[in-house]
Amino acid sequence: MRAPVSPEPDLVLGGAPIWRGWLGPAAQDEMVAALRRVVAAAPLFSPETRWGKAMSVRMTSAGRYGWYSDRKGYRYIERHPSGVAWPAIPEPVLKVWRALAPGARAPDCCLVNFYAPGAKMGLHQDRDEADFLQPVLSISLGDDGLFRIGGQERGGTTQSAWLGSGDVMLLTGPSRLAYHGIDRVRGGSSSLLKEGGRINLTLRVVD
Ligand code: MD6
Ligand code: FE
Repeated sequence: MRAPVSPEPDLVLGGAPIWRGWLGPAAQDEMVAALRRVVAAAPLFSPETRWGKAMSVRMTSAGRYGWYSDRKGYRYIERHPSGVAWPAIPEPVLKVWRALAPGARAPDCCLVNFYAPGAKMGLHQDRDEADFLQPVLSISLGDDGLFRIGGQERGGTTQSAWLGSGDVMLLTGPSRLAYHGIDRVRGGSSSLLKEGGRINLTLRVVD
């Protein structure tokens, strides 16, 4: 049996360990195929911010909960806006969680973010979950995204790194509540997605 510790990361950025190319080409293809089934059941949509502006990133979710935002604010909901339950989190995605977050509870949300060229995500904290001792795991697929991470308060110094296809990162310990975002996506840097763009999955324990 594997001991409940994660393997050594390639890089630690702002306290967040990063494993470069954790998923090889075949595993990436397998994951994209599983995500196409998720998106077929629960189509991507553009959430609105609290200020009524559509986000440039399109989203959907898998698992018991899905992340949602509109003028009432950010929250987790148990159904896709169409009324269907969120599809199950695909097994290849759960396998990454078990390998890199072996001491954590099982995730109950996999947020799927799709960045078309030009999409970005402003600096934010992930703090809509009940237990900040549970990590958030991020999987990047497709085009490179310039990830930026700071501290637990807005306005401090930040560090950046490009996240490529197959890279996996964990927000854990002090980095769990760090501000982070995606400044830009390098269009055409990967041929994984035939339509181009970048997918980021974040696995969370919501309850
Ligand atoms: C992204 N990621 O990489 C945006 N959140 O597209 C996130 O917002 C994120 O990478 C929590 C933990 C890890 C992340
Ligand atoms: Fe986030």
